[in-house]
Amino acid sequence: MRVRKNASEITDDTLLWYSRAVEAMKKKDITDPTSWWYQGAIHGYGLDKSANLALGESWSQFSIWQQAQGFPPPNSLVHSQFWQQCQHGTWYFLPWHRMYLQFFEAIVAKTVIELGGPENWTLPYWNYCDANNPALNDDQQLQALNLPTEFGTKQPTPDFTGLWMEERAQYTLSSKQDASCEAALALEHFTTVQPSQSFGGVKTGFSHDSGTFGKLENNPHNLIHVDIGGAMGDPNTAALDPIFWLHHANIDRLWQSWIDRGRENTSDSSWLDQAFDFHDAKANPVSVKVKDVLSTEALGYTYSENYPDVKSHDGNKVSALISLEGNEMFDTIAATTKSFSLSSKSTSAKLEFLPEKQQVAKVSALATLTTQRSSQVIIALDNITGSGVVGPVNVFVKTFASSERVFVGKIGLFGLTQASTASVRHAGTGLNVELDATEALEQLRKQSGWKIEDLRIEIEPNRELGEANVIVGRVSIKAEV
Ligand SMILES: [Cu+2]
Repeated sequence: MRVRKNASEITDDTLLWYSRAVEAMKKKDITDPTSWWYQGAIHGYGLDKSANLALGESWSQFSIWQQAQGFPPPNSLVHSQFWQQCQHGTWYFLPWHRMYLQFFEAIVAKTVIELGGPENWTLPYWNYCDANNPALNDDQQLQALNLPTEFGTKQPTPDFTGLWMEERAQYTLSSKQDASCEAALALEHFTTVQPSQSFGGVKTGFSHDSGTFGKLENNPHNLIHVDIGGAMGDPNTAALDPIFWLHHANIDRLWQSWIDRGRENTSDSSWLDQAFDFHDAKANPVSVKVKDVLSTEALGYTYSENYPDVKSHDGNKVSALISLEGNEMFDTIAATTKSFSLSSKSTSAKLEFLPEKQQVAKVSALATLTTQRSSQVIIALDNITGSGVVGPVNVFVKTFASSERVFVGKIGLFGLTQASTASVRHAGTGLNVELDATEALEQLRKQSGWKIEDLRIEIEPNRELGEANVIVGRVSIKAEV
């Protein structure tokens, strides 16, 4: 049994051999399924030439792919069933990435042996969740925000040049909030009608990207992608950064940790029987079904450590979430009526409220402190379109009269450009993200003179937008019926 270990606790040569294997795989032609380039293109491929020059970044999708051996690849490959297959915004997000990692790990392991390294090379994971681990002290928590040192900072770490990537916006996550793992793990259901209550994502057909993110996919998955930024910030280049694979190993570990808490995957046969195409380590095509990858042990690996089952993680959000059954109905009580652009500063969304008589939701419960469990409130941002790599975006609530804002959560617009362009794989209608706003509104309603109609939502990117642009189609507030 292979044991996938925490990259920052590894004492053997795993990362050294990973670095050497990356360099060897980069020398292979893009048409070779075991090359670094082909493996990256399975996730996504694109040749957009725009770069975030305003942020001092000089790279683009095009400049990154241009480095590939054998570039440009034949069109037949670009449009084959093997390339551009990544499953985001869907309940296939977790199983597809598990398969992807499994074959990648086998290819790297074979490469390591060919280079004269040890047998059984195993993919490590990047445990950024430790940034919120209450068992660690402040220094240790902050340390978890850094890329493992072998991946370099502004320059490569000697002996680990294969793990370095020039095309990164940051080497340290900008905030612990981008790596909060407990809120997703506390959810009870794999899939529900409400994306923010779904651990594994929403039910879709075979989809490259439906645009609607489940809880785990938004935070931490998307936020880690866009916070590191650069190649990692875009699905068309993300898997070319060696840290991508350690990030997804951690996501896969979180799935296993969730199962080990006694949770269950969906038993829907359309999920279980969905098949995906890959290549094995010998470059032979293989087709794998979701039901074939539900046990990591059957696949031959485990994790050195589960994500701890600590109820106090991420503060008290957990208690509110844990009481949810997963079948609550939500009613829209307020929404914006016009789309609006984000700026690098704060943008305030003007909401229009339904007359109270027409609201089915328990809005009245929101306005008092007498109810036992406050009704759940969701803030939904829909049809977010635009282009470029955008860093994490903060969402706050405040009242019209007060300048004091309350933090609701963050959204990661991973795949923004693709989701905004109509194509075979995308409707072009943009990304959709939901945040649980129950705790934030509870805090807000303690302010004197609180009236729900005075509510404002503020949206603020935590990095300059540069040449990226973001249009939010609609912001709405949904309360439990
Ligand atoms: Cu990813």
